[in-house]
Amino acid sequence: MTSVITNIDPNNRPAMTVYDFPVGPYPTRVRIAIAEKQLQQRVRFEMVDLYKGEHKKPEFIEQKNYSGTLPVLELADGTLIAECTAITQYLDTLDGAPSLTGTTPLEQGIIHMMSKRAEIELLDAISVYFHHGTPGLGPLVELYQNQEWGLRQRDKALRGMHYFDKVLQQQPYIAGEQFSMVDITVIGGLVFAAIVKLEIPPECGALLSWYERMKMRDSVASQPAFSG
Ligand code: GTS
Repeated sequence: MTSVITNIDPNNRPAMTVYDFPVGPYPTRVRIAIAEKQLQQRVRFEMVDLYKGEHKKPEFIEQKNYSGTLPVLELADGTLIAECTAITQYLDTLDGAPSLTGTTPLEQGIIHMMSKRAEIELLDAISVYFHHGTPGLGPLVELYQNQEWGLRQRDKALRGMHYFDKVLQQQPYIAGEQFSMVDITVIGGLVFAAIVKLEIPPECGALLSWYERMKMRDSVASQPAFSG
């Protein structure tokens, strides 16, 4: 693991560490959340090289994340939080003023439902396609591949794009009237779609124009996934 960026908190508050792969779709979700919450000064990022399989090494699995995935958030006391949704929830509520995960029971319920849907129907489906229907991270890392399963998930992701297009024909953001964690999850899905060259169908006009708007947000535009 190689440390690439170190942000020291000017007030010397304990830093959090994010185990990161800067252009990765899932780490990008947490990076956007950090930028939305303006927490950059309290976080240092430590690169774990997925293409070298560093996330599957026993020391990473045993000491950082049993699931062998990124990102992982490590708190100053050594507590580890994996899973983008859990990390986002934690970061969003740190300042007592959540802006990404809802404030009322209804908002929270809708955001969690739609976030799960964005994972199942889009982002995770594309991830399965990447790992099974394409060379993925390469033969050193992809020890088992099932191409048929990968291709099915690709089709599922395309259906997911049509679903989110329909949602966006009715409202400006995926969970309703406000930007939320769910928009970030769908952005992650579309980052992954670009990596696997899965185009947003041209008839999905609402999804396409929402994505153009999302890419103009500072928190999104500033990410390495969008700077190349
Ligand atoms: N459910 C997890 C989450 O939400 O954090 C999924 C995390 C995930 O799949 N992360 C990818 C990973 O570690 C990172 S990236 O592909 O977006 O860069 N993949 C490596 C692997 O071998 O699955």
